[in-house]
Amino acid sequence: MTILNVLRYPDERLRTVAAEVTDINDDTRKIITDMFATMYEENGVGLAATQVNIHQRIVVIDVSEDKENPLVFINPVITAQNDELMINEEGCLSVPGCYAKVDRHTQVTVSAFDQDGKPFSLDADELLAICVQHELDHLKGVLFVDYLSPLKRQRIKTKFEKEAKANARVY
Ligand code: GNR
Ligand code: NI
Repeated sequence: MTILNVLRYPDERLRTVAAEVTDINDDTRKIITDMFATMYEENGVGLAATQVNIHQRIVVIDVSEDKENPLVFINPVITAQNDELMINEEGCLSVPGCYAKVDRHTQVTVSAFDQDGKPFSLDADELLAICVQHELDHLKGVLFVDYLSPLKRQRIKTKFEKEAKANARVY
């Protein structure tokens, strides 16, 4: 098991559009194991492969209290969504310490493959629905800060650029 490095905003690699997984094999399962280890280590409820610089359509999610419901989504697609929106405070492991309100569909149906290549479909609501939408955005190179006003986004970007520069001086 390896804890992977999580890319931080405004790293341009977070803008990469992930490729379809064409073969679900041991390499895929190793990536998934490492993604779960990384997500739990960082106390996240979800992680997209894009965030660990692996540009394949792979997402892991666990919104349970006790890390008891790990969900794997390979080549996920939202096949249905409610028109109703909910506003929720979101965070992101790639934008640490930053939280902002984002509109999301209240209910989504997602189709995907699991780690054994088995197709499944899942109806999600509440935090799971939010997380599915947030993670699928990552696979398209989209971050939650993209939904904020340009002014707010610029403020966050400047803060993270300064931090990245300060860190670069240390090493
Ligand atoms: O850990 C996470 N929490 C969270 C809270 C509200 C909305 C979305 C999320 S996802 C985030 C982990 C992450 O960055 N996944 O990409
Ligand atoms: Ni995120």
